[in-house]
Amino acid sequence: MYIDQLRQEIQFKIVYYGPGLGGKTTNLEYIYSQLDPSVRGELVSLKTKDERTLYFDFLQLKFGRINNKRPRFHLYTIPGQKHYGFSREIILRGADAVVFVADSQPARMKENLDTLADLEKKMIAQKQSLDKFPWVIQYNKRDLVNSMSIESMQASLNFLNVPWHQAVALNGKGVFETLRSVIDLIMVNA
Ligand SMILES: Nc1nc2c(ncn2[C@@H]2O[C@H](COP(=O)(O)OP(=O)(O)OP(=O)(O)O)[C@@H](O)[C@H]2O)c(=O)[nH]1
Ligand SMILES: [Mg+2]
Repeated sequence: MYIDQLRQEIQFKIVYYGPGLGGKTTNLEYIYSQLDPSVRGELVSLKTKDERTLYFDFLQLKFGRINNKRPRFHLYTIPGQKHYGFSREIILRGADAVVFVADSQPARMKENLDTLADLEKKMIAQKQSLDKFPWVIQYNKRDLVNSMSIESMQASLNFLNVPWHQAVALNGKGVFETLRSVIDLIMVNA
């Protein structure tokens, strides 16, 4: 959280974290496509030539009021590919909340678990811990016929019983529900 006294703004940082190709960028693209320019900035995406996130995506949302201040929500995605660990560390710095986007395909479960472990490790390096931090899980790609059952995904990933949502980010299903729930968590903790 950062308070800009001059502009009377409160800035919150929300980081979309998760395995490569899980759908983090797709979440931001959908949010961007649905909101009026008066409440959102431009979507800044730095991509490799095969459409993978290179450094991060960034989108600013501006709505609501807290006391006399205007909240600004800064949404970031991390690059999920393994070799971008240092970028992930930097982007996670100063986060107020995390959306963990899990991929529902059985073949991606190990990646989900590895990435959650990577997140916890980076949190600890920043003297934080997932059990005392606002975060939600999004089970994405629910449209795929071979997607895992929610029960088994919950059992594997949601050991801290955080809020969770099912989603098909590709067509927007669950995207705003996820965003709303992470903003609610931030507000409770602010
Ligand atoms: N079937 C299906 N495909 C999806 C869904 N969400 C995203 N995708 C696809 O999955 C691929 C990867 O999506 P991205 O949003 O680029 O994934 P990412 O998590 O940003 O990946 P990195 O930037 O490499 O970390 C793209 O081809 C998307 O169209 C979904 O809900 N269902
Ligand atoms: Mg991406």
